Amino acid sequence: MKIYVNQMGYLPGSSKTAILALEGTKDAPIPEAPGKVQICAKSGTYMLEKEALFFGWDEASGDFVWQVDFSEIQAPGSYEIRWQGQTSYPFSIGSHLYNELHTLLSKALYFQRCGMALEEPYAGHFARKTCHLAPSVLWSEYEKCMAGEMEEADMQHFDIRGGWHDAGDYGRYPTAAACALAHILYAYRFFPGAFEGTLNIPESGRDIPDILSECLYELKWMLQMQNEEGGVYHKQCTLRHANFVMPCEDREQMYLYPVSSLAVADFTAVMALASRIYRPFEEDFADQALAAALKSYDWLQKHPEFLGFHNPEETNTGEYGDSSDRDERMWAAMELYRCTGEEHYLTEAREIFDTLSSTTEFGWGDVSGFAGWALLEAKLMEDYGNILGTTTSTPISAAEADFCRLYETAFLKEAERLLETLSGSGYGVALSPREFCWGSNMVVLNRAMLFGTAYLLEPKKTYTDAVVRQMDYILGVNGADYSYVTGVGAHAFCNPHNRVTVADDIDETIPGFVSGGPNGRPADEKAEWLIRPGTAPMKCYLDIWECYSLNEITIYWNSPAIFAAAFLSVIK
Ligand code: 9MR
Ligand code: ZN
Repeated sequence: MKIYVNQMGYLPGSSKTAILALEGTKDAPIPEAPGKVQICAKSGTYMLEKEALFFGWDEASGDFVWQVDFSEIQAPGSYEIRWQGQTSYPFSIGSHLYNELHTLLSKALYFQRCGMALEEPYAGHFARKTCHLAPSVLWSEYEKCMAGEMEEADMQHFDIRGGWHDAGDYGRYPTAAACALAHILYAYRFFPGAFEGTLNIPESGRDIPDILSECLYELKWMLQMQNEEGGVYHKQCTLRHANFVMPCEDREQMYLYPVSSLAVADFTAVMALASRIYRPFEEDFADQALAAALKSYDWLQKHPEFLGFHNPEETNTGEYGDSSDRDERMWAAMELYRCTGEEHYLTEAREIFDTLSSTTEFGWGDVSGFAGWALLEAKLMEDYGNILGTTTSTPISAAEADFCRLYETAFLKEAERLLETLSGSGYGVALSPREFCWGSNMVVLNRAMLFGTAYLLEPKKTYTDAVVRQMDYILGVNGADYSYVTGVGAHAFCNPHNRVTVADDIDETIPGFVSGGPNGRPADEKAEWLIRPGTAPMKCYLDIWECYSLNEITIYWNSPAIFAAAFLSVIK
């Protein structure tokens, strides 16, 4: 029998669940009930006995599962759960746990910074030299040179620097960046009170929240990815992923890969969003971002056809391909409507909405839900009096009111559907057994954001409980027995597929990174070799750095966790 707890801990007032589990097969006889467990303060002064309630057999983990609800314990402190001589990992109860968590998750983004040295006062012993300052060339010109249609000496050079490394690789991709930025900028939008603390970054102490300074580092890189026509390059990457060397040692030629309508639309949307968020703090930047968004929107108007992206054969850096740009275009139009109040943007977004089969997704491939956040922004904001720089404080049109109603219904319907998925899981995770994909933790966390959104629309306790359960899963209530955040919990993963961590010669892992998590269809050599066929999807996980399809880190796996943790630090 195994005991699983949220290794970070629980909020005093929130629901608290621990799991007892025993591996078995569906048809095996039901094992003997474990009976009672003791929830003990580590000081030994408090003890509560609770019955473990039988859930049944859980398909995703292949476990017989018993659930222990100990929500009645509210006193802050350190605890552990005991059962027949066995002890769980220790955990805390405290009201600041999620504040500390989202600070750590946000600080991790600083460690992804490219094009600047990370200095000791901010990076501690993870300080490192600058990287990727060399100019990039256009992939299209490189191809012409290869074909003998152009002289190498005539190639243009672009000094595009900065931004965050996307993941365990050193590539930079506007679509992935836009997704991460949307999660964080909306987290700030809806829960500004959560972001008052310091991140200890070079910009700390200025008259702007640190989280916005961190995001500005990424946005300023993104601005450079726009060309003169308003097109946006799909990625800035080397031909092949770097070896496992520190970023300063990766000196391969960087290329600007062709423009895609995906990158242009995502860029338009996120720049429009940024113009609203930064207006009170950085007016010049806000103007610049809005002008850039309008220019790229113009490009989209002139190029109504889908322009996707496929890696050229020689290239193995990230692809971030997609088969449709409808959701991206809807998001772009919606953000510009929110900035300008011009009705034609609303009409365009609504027309696309009516043709989409999914409208509530928050991922890099399907960005539809961000349009919903933009549309319902005022309603979703924590403090309705705090509508900074939007044009919606005036009465809204009938067309907008109608669209708002539709979108609210879509979000709430999806939340109800996911609540059913959650109750079908012994571990309380809103993921069906087939949904454990590459980056499954992102799906879990995106669903936590969906539950959070539903709560802001309709404050039902089941929605906050659902956010809590998703974070419990990420932080240790899972059949793989890991906390999926580095440095958080007694058994946190610590060997991410991250070039910096592997190459830095430091035993400690940079804290605050979220793992991609279990993948029922392992897609890297080491995982294919080590994971036995037939392993239950929730257990298809290894804390091994070579396993990039299980254990990489990315900016957009941290960002939804920042949103969910910010939510829980405000709505406890
Ligand atoms: O997160 C992406 C995942 O959903 C895809 O299945 C996978 C394969 O295409 O790619 C992932 O993205 C990777 C990106 O291409 C490059 N940087 C690292 C990303 C995380 O593994
Ligand atoms: Zn770099």
